[in-house]
Amino acid sequence: MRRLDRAIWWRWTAPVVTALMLAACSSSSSTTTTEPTAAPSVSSTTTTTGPITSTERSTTTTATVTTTTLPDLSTYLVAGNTCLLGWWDGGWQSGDDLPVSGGEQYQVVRLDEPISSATGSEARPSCEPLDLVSIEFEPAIPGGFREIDALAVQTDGAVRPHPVEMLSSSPAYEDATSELLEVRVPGVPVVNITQVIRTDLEGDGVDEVIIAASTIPDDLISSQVGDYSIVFLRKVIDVEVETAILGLSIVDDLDNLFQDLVIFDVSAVADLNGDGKMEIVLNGTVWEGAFLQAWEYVDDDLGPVEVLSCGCGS
Ligand SMILES: [Ca+2]
Ligand SMILES: [Ca+2]
Repeated sequence: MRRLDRAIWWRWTAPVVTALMLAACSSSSSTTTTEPTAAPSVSSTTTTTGPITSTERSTTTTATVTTTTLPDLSTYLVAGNTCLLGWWDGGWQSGDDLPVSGGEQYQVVRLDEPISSATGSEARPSCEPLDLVSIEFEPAIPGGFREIDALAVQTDGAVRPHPVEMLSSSPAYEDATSELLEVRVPGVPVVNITQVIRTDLEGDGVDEVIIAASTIPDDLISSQVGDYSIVFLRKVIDVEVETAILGLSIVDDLDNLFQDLVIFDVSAVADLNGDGKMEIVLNGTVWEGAFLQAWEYVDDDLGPVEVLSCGCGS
C-alpha cells in the first residue's frame, strides 16, 4: 500500500497551440495549479504554454501494478489531414526527417468506424509558408483541414486493439461535465455534450470514458462570454472515478477572441506505438487553423501525458 499523490496524477499540460499564437486556454478559474507534465516530444510546429488547473481528491489507494508490454520497435508514423503528428521508433519523435520514402501502407483510423487503408507519399512540403512537411495519401483520408477526424498510422499492427464505442449522453455524463465547468466557466454553463467515447484504453478490462462538450459556435466569431470547449477522461482508479482534462478553452472575455479560442474534440483513439495501449488524439479547431495532440495514458500515477502535437494555421 502506498499513497498515490493525486496532484501528480492530476497534472496535465496545457493544450498545445500552433506556432501562430493560437493559445488554447485563457484564464480559467483555478482550485489548484500544478506543474505541467513534461512532454517527451513536441512537434516543431508547436509551443507549450503553462499549466492549466486541476481539481484534486485525497484518497488513500493501492497503486495499480501496470504490466508493460514491450513495444514493437518498427516505425509507426502518424499523420492527419492538416499536419504530421510524428512517429514512434522506440520513442516519440517529430520533425522534418520523416522515416518514409513514399509508397508505404497506412491504416486509416477514425473513432468507431471501420479501419481503412491508404498509400502514403514521400515527405512533401506542407502548411506553407511555414515550411513544414507532411504526407499525402491515396485515397485521401477523410475529414478536412480544420476537422481532423481521421489518422493515418503506418503499421501492420493492431491500431485499435480494443473496441471504441460512441455512446449517447446520459445524466451521469452531464453531471460530470457540469461539475467541471461550474468552477471554471463564467455564469451558468450550458452542458452541451458532443462526444461520449467508451473504450478500454490499456486493455485491463475496465472501460474508460472520454467526453467532449462545447458551446463555442463553429464560426468562433459569434462566441459569447461563458462559451467553452472541454475534453476530459474519466477513469476508474481503485474504485474512484478520476477525471483528467485534456483540452479546455473558455470565453471569459471577448478581447483577443481569435487568438484564444479552441474547439476541442476527439479525433481518434488508437494505438500509435504498438504497445497494445491506445492513445487519445485531440483535434483543436482554431481561427483559420487546426492542431492535433496525442495523449498517452502512461500509468495511474502520471495519467495522460501529451506526447506529440502538430498544427497549421494562417
Ligand atoms: Ca482500462
Ligand atoms: Ca500505445
